[in-house]
Amino acid sequence: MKERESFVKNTIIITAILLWIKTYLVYKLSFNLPVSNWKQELILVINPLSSVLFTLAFIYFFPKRFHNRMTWIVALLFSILLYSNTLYYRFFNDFITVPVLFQTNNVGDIGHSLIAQTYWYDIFFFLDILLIGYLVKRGFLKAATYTKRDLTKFLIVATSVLVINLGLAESERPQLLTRTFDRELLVKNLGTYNFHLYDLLLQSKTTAQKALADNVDIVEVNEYVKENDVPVNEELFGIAKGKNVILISMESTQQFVVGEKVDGKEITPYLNDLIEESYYFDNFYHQTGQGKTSDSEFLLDNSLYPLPRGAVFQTHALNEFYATPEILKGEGYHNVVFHGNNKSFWNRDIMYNTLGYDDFISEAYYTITEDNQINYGLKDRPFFKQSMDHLNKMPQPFYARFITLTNHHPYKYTLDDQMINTFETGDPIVDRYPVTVRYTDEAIKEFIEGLKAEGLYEDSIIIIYGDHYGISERHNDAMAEVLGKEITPFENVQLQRVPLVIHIPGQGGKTISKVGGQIDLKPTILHLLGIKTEGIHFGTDLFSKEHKNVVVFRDRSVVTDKYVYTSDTCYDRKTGNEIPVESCEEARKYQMELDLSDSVIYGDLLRFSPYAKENE
Ligand code: GP9
Ligand code: MN
Repeated sequence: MKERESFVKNTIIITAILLWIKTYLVYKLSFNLPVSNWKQELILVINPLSSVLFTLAFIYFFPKRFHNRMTWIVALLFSILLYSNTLYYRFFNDFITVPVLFQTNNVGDIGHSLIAQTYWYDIFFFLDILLIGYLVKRGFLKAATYTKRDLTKFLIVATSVLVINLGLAESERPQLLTRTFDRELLVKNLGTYNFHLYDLLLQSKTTAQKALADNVDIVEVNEYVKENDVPVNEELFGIAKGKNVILISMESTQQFVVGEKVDGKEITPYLNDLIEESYYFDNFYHQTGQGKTSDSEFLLDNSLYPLPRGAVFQTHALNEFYATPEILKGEGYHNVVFHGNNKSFWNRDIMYNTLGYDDFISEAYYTITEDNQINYGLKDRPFFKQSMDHLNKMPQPFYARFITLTNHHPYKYTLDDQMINTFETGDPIVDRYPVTVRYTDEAIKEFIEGLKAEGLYEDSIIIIYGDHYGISERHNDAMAEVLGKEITPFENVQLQRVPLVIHIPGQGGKTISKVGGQIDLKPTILHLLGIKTEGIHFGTDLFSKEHKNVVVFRDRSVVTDKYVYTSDTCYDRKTGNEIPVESCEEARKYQMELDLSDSVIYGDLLRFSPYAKENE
């Protein structure tokens, strides 16, 4: 009886139990971690326990008078970690990694989006902390008489739980730890705390990788690229030689809005018209990861994949690259980016320098007032309007990218900017989405009319693309209502399509349904300008008659003209029906591109490439 009493009054044990239960509840309520059998459920139940116990065991090594306070601090830190992950997950549908934590430049802006994700009931995340504090203060909980024997017991329980956890995980998911790209699987099987520990280990590994890389490592990548290259399209090669290149990145714009209507009104009336006189790609996918917009920029300029963790703009901005602006500089082009947000968001100011941009027209160059900004920064209409003054002063030919911003989660707008009705699903994010897309469409219309008025239009090719998805899987129910069909994993892959319009004056009026992705834009653009793509690039020219027709996503899903491979399942791309997984075997071979590309970035291998060096 006496022993039992001390057990329930022991701060450490009560804290461990509360933290354990809380973590499991957060798994269930905050994250989307589907389980398909009792073993997976059991893994989920036990996986927080070992990390909680190991951490609390450390307290033994401190003087007894600190035990209560330290236990409380440990509980608080675990709770902050859980809550930060919840906020991040609500916004990004993903878990925090070390590189993401160092993206401090972005925190101010992301703050808006994160605040939109807080709810009054979040107080429950810290309820146990308050409770423990109260019980200790009132003397209901006492510091344990923590003997060496207790410590041994603690460690034995913690180790056994960990071993059982890993054993179950291994039987459910062989080679779990080599699948580092799949954070959901890692969290499901290792638990959120062990996941962070593992992520720390990965971080040290990638840091070491660069130090150990040498010039032999690039050979394999070069060979792969050579073998997979395709001939240019002779009719279009050089068709835009010497012309200005204008790229417009449409924030969070998915392809499903193109041609779609709300209450009889088109969501993208201008784009729909422009498509009639352009090349339009309707099977074009984004390939971004945690670096969102910056990943799309990276893909575009380098034809390399972004990283499985963190944003390459942030983590490898000082690497050697061989980007489009760098190449175009050699052809007399002036390279510039326009964006109405602060210059250090996504570490752009540093990375643009590395990539060979001459100018970055960012927040400081624009007149931003209370009225002309919303959400992350300057609204798209004043953004384009003010950009024109700067563009007019640029030496020609230029390679200029315009990054729009208004259509960003949580899709805020003021009523005077509303040109179309909302969707009516009851999910505010999905409902507002068409309104801000419509606004950006109007901004682009005014900009292109401006280009005509300024006499720049005829001398330019215009490429408009969506940077990444805007509506995450959290909103699948509402999306099902909008699209009138269930969002299966297959449909979810199809939702990763973003618009791509390539406008060459006097050309086009064609919809091209080849499968392509952002990685293909570098060779596509260079070839239109009459420059053959050299060096390492994983994409192929979208206009080539032998274009590869394959897209590899950062989560290792693969789409080809025939198949869609995602979540360990193979689908027929035409029908969306599930087919034997072996059918996707050929398609899955392309996943190796991710690993080759990662080795280039982690090892900074382009420092050994003659092409990259040449342009320094
Ligand atoms: C920020 C803008 C939005 O400058 O590019 O970034 P995102 O959150 O879409 O990556
Ligand atoms: Mn974006």
